Amino acid sequence: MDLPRFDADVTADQLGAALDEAGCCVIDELAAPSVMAAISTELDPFRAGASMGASSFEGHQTRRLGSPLPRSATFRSIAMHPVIMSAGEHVLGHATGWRYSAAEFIEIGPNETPQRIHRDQWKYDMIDFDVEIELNGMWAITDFTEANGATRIIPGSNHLGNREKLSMEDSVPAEMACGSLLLYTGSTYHGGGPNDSGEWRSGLSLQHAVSWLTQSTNQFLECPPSMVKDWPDELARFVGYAKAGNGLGYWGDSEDPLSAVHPDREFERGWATVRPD
Ligand SMILES: O=C(O)CCC(=O)C(=O)O
Ligand SMILES: [Fe+2]
Repeated sequence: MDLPRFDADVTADQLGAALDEAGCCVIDELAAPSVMAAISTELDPFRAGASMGASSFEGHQTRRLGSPLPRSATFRSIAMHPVIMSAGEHVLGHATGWRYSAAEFIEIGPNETPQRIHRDQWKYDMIDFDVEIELNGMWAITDFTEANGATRIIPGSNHLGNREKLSMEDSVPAEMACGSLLLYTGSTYHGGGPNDSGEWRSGLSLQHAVSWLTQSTNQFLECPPSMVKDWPDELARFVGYAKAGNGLGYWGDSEDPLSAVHPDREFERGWATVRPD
């Protein structure tokens, strides 16, 4: 199966059909290269503190830099991009809610070897869920080429379940120009590509999950109330300051989590989000 590709004017129906069928798609040149460059520049001060991968899965020649949401205002401005929200609604809309789970700046360096082909949802104890639980992605901060380590992906592998032994030979490189977005479900097999190019490949990897699952990174440590108070409510809700499922995520005396961010505002109390009566 080919990797589905769309232009920035992709419709919700096209996105949904591609994610159902192939589990993945590329939206070419969705954001301006200047937006990608701004994110990279805003993360510059933190690069020195980033480390190379500690395992072959993380990549010994791969630099990973976390917490882009608090560190990059430009990333905050596209974290709820309409294409991501539309794809997320389609893939995860079966749940009572879905939200941001993590993001990571992943720079694959020269001479990196291929990452093991995997499903991102394996982080959840490798349960072979009957429903999609994650919608993940990758913004191309630099051009992604087969030579520089473009993410390898197996279109259609979202239907294969856990038992398949798949390798890089089964995959295609998600080649894409700077500003493009690769989207894939947590059930779709993929992995970082080998880098034989002598240059760095930079991407901003995204994870979103149904709200009844633990987020990959602890958003209440990365984005504490003192920081989130200056953000729009919808972004605060998206990172996790919201009740979830039926009776998850409240605090104190049945309080809305956003009341910890804005103690001066009134919020409805109660932990039940699904009320059959
Ligand atoms: O860097 C990439 O292209 C993919 C990385 C990845 O899939 C992961 O670390 O889970
Ligand atoms: Fe992955």
